[in-house]
Amino acid sequence: MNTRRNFLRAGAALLTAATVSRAAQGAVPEAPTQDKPDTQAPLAPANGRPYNPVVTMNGWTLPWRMNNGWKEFHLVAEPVRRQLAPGMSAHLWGYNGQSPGPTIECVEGDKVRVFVTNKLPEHTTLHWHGVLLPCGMDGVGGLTQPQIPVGKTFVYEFEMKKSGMFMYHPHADEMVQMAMGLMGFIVVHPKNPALHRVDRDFVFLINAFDIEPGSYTPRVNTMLDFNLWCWNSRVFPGIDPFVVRKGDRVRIRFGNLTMTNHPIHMHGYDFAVTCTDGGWVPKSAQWPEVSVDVAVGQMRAFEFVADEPGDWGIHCHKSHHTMNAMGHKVPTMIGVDHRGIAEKIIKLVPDYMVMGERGMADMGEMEMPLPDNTLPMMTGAGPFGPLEMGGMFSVVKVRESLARNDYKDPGWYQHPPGTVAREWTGATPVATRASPGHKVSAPTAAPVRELRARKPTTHGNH
Ligand SMILES: [Cu+2]
Repeated sequence: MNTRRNFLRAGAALLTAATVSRAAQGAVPEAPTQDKPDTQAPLAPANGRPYNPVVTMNGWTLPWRMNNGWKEFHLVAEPVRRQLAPGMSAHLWGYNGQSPGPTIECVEGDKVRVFVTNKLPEHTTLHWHGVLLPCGMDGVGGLTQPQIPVGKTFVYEFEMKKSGMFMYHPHADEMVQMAMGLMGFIVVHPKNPALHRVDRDFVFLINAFDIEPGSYTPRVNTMLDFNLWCWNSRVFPGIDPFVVRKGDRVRIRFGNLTMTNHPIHMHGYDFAVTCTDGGWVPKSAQWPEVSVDVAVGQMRAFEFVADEPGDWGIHCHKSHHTMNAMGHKVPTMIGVDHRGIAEKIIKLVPDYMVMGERGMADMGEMEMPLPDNTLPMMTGAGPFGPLEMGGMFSVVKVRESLARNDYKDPGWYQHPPGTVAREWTGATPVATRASPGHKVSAPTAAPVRELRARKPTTHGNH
């Protein structure tokens, strides 16, 4: 039954819908870009529901605009140049100028509209990992939508039904597009800002590349043998410190988009896993850890109260993930006595050096010529000497005198007097064995000729 009044109302509704969709179609929001690899200040929400914004490690948050109750974002998939650490850049694919793309932050209950423009040389899509949404918005090329052709813009619309953390990445030519760096972090804050509240909230994605030393573009067919283990497409010493004010409640969230698991270990604290990409972990189900393993395609967040000042290491516990590109074909030479042999070889090959006779620590401090655009395998300098790290390593810097929103690197920790491990200069008691009849042998004399480790010039499978 159509009364005139109903007709008018329907007409008005139609007009509104037409206006909105014309506005949405005609005026795609601006797509801000970022040209710096540094950690940007958290983006306080200018409108919408309030929340405490996250800090994206060596990244940034994507600004949005409000349009008739919709939060509108614009992502542009495109080739980017990303500095992995000072001294090495890579030709990657990313969003809005960087890989990973900017973090998308919104609030539980937000209606979100994301415009995705494809400036890649091939088609793509965007999948919203973990987000509960209508099937047709899931972004699986061929299954739930046609792929976004080169040069075209698609729009995704859905409501963020629950708070937590999620990821976005293509579901089109996935192996290539993820190996090239296309991915981003999504944080959905609780509607009630008092829930799950922390003072500092850090996020990053774990990703990996296979870039031949001296080159710029990842090998996209690599299945497992990656050589650059990254947090947000950065490797040590390029990963910024996690700057924390003493007494703050801190959350560190990460998602794993590599092809292997990463036991993320933090020094100085124990902590509880409070959130996964499936949702918040109830308090009764949390248990204490000092390392949390994040499997392929998973996300984890842990929380602690920063009550102990210092420079605390945070890293993947797979020790080859805290190294940069290296040659696997280098034989292990620890304990091999080269005296005599090395001298003979040096007569034939004047610059010959023995690799790792006493371990590989020498690698951290030596300066060998490297090809352009390559990082040393083990590098970085700390207040006490070479750090001998690479890859997935950074430092949580807990300090007393920071302002609430201060994330500037405070420099190295000043240890209170008498609290640093030191050489023992007193008497050294002689160790004795429990079993009688055995004498403790004196340490063997140091080799006459000291041999230095050598950075390999061939890189084998890496
Ligand atoms: Cu790892």
